[in-house]
Amino acid sequence: MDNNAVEAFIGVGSNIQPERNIIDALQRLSKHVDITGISSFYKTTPLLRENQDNYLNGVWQISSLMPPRELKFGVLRMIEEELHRSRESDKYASRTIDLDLLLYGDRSIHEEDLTIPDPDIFKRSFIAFPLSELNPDLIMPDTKKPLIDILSALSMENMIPDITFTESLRKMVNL
Ligand code: PH2
Ligand code: MG
Ligand code: MG
Repeated sequence: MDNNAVEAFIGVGSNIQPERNIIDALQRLSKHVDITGISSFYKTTPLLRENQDNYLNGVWQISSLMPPRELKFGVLRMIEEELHRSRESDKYASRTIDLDLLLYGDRSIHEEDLTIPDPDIFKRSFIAFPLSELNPDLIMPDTKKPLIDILSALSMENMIPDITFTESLRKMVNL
């Protein structure tokens, strides 16, 4: 690994053919960056929507020399498009794949189209718990708040670990 490489975390979600699409996304992402960690993946119920299929959610840890905007718009967005992710006005619409840049080293970035750390870390259990599995001692870059303090305000109900699927992802990238 390069000394200048930055460690970043990607939130992963899908509720349209989720196994197939998450495997496909991991294969594509591994051609651009080093995958250094894969959290447990969980079956989760859709937020605020009753008539949608369940999601699979988890977090990937990566190491890369790529600047954050290039990572988000050049790689993650490109993979979403390749997997036919449609962007609709409904922010809660079903999706083939969602790849969110959650954290990028210890950077705090506040730009119109890029907010790091991703504010969803504080609100969504299916992001915060998998993230803490990969990095239990994490301190938020901007507020210096420990991730474990965030967890105490969230619950793991509605999250069922999918161990078989998690293992199959790890095997793909030799973890
Ligand atoms: N993403 C959404 C909306 N609702 N629900 C679950 N369970 N998992 C998600 O990743 C998710 C969601 C839009 O960002
Ligand atoms: Mg998302
Ligand atoms: Mg997204």
